[in-house]
Amino acid sequence: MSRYLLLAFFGALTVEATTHVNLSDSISGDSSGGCSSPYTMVAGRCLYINFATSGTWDRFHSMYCKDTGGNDLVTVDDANFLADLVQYITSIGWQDGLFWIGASDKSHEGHWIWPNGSPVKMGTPFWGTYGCYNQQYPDGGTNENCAILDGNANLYFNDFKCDTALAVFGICEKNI
Ligand SMILES: [Ca+2]
Repeated sequence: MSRYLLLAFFGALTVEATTHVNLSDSISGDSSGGCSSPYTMVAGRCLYINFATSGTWDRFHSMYCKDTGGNDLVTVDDANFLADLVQYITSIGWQDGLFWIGASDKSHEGHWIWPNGSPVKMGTPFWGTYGCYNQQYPDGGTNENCAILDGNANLYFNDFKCDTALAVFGICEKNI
C-alpha cells in the first residue's frame, strides 16, 4: 500500500469516526433541540458556515439560515466566543474571508442590534480598526448597515453594504 493510499485510508477512518460521534449524539440527544447536521458545535454554539454559498445579508437573515434548520445569523455578544470563533475560522484556513453576522443598524442608523433586538456592544474588542490612525468601525453611515467578520481586519466587526452578495458567507446559528 503506498503512502498516499495509507493516508486516504486513515482519512476515511477519521470521517467514519466523526460520523459515529454525530450519530450517537443525535440518538442520545433531544432531536428537537439538538445541534444536527449541517449545523455543528463550534465554541459552544450550534453554527453552520457553508463556504460554497455566498449572498446578501438579507438572504441569510430571512431565508438561508432558517431553510437549513437554524434560526438566524449568529449573535456575537461575548468576547470569548468571538475569540474562539476567530480561532476556528483561522484553523480551517478562512482567516481572509468575509462573513455576515447578525448585527445590523438598518432600522435606525447607528443603533446596532442583534436579530433578537438586543444591543450590539460597540468598540474594542468587537469592532475592527483601519487606517494609519486606527480609526474604528463602523464608519459607513447609512451606506453600510450590516456587519461582517472582516478577514481584512483580523476578523473583527466591520460595517458593510447589506446587498453585497459576492464572496460574503453567512455564519448561521441554531439556538439550542
Ligand atoms: Ca450604518
